[in-house]
Amino acid sequence: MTIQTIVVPDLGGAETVEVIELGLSPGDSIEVEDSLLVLESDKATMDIPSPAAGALVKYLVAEGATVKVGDPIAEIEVAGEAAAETPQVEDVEQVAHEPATEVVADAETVIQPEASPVAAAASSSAEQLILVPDIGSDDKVELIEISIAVGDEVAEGDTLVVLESDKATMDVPSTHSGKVLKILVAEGAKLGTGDAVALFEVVADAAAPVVEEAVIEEKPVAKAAPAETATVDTTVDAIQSAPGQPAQPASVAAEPVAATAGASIYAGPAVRLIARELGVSLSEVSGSGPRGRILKDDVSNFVKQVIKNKDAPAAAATGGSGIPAVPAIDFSQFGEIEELSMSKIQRLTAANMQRNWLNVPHVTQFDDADITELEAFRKGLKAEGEKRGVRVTPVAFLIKAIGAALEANPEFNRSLAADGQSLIQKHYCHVGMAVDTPRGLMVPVIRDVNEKGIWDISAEISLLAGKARDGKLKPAEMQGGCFTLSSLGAIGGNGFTPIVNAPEVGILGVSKSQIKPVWDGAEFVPRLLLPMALSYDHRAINGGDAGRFMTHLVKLLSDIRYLAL
Ligand code: CAO
Repeated sequence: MTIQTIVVPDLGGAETVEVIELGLSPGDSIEVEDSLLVLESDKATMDIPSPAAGALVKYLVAEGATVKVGDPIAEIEVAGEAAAETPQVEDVEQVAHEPATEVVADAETVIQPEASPVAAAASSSAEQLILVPDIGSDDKVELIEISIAVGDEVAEGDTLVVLESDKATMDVPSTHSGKVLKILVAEGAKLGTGDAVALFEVVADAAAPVVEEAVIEEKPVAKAAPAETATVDTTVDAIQSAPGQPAQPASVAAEPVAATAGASIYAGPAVRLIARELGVSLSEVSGSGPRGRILKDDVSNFVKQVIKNKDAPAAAATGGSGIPAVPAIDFSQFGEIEELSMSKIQRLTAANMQRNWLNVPHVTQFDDADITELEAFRKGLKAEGEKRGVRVTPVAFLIKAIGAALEANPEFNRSLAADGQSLIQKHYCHVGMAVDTPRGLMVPVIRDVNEKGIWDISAEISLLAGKARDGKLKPAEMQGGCFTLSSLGAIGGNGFTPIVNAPEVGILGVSKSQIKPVWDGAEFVPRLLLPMALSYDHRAINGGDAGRFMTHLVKLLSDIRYLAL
């Protein structure tokens, strides 16, 4: 075992760079070319690859540190005999993240291929120049990413480089399978149709200029321009296999993609590679790194969320794809802005809300409960509550009443089966309670509410709401809910339409109680009314069920003696 110190390689022009991502922990094993850390200059982001397989001993810098060429940045324990050399600039993949005319010192210069034999078909292996296909324009476009390295075995169709015009980024696929002998371009270079990209060693037969089908993938890119949705339509007519040889017609048509203004994708090459391998469009991934940079974790969290959504029973029952995307807008064109990253809870809530909103056919029914007597009784409990150390709010009565209403109206204590063909009747009664926390919305669950009295339920409300606000809820404390209560009573408002927390089929939204005049048959009398909104999944519940549930709930809250029956 050898300890090798990794230093900042030649940065191709930049004098100092910032350390923006330390992705590994001491002891993590690494393979050759795995990204050790990410550096960023004002023009480019660079993954620093490991020169050898082994394990990270430690980083010698902290995130946010400024380093220059030759500065030690990490120590690795190299497996095997020889420690490989420190990576040089050509080993460092860079991606420009701002429009730049120069990316590295010699970025404008396309390195021309040496006079090398092209497609020497007679030998068992031959050298083959790989060229940029017809990109549908005479203009040169910027090379923003090199996706291959010398020595790589590349299959036909694998991405070689990524080009970026002012309208789209294009993955340029390899027209041949083979081993990369030489890369003939540098990131930041301007390339046009027919320019050489790389020199491959191919098996002799494969050296023939055969291009059957290739796909150029287009992605929306930043464009400081009108906040409108435009359509990118770049058609690649042909891919040439070598200079001077006839172009082979190829059915290469870029899928028209909505290009949205201002949607710059800020991610390093390693992340882009993972995204491509997983089929993830980075435009859909929110970056949690510095300045919104997309990290590997963001891509894997995105994939996990997609899988989770796909597996969710309600989603499986109905689908919900094909929804047109909301256009991304460059708001900075209208005034000063700031990008705030969302917490994990906020992101999960957003995904769940969207899933539930799209999958569940919602109906919301409204009613007021007269809680004049309930409130008088509750206030009378204050002294005893202080002795017991328990604060009783209307929410405890609501949860107790929901439990009784669920028992009397079992349709609300069901879930649709995953295949949407049957209903699961629950014989337990656990009620979720939405809690507003600084990190986002959390829904702890109070179990077996029908077996608990107001004191116990009140104590649990305080305990679980406190844990939610302190970020101490355990996953099990948020699972198993049959129905959810969302109370904005302490905040205000006179009504809202809550979103069903699928696969539950009902949710009660409660607003602030107010004294209002109520006609008692002879005169108007002041009564304390609690506005309630019951949203339900119309696949599992019909209007009659909902009317009976709501009426029952109103009766229980208006005369809590019924709760004792
Ligand atoms: N009308 C009038 N006053 C009400 C009320 C209502 N419907 N509900 C509660 N109150 C009063 C309480 O009685 C208490 O006052 P007193 O101390 O004088 O009795 C006061 O409001 C504060 O209540 P609280 O918020 O501390 O406690 P709670 O039991 O009412 O609510 C909880 C607990 C966790 C539900 C609440 O704190 C909360 O987080 N609500 C937000 C839920 C939410 O965000 N829903 C939206 C989800 S979708 O985005």
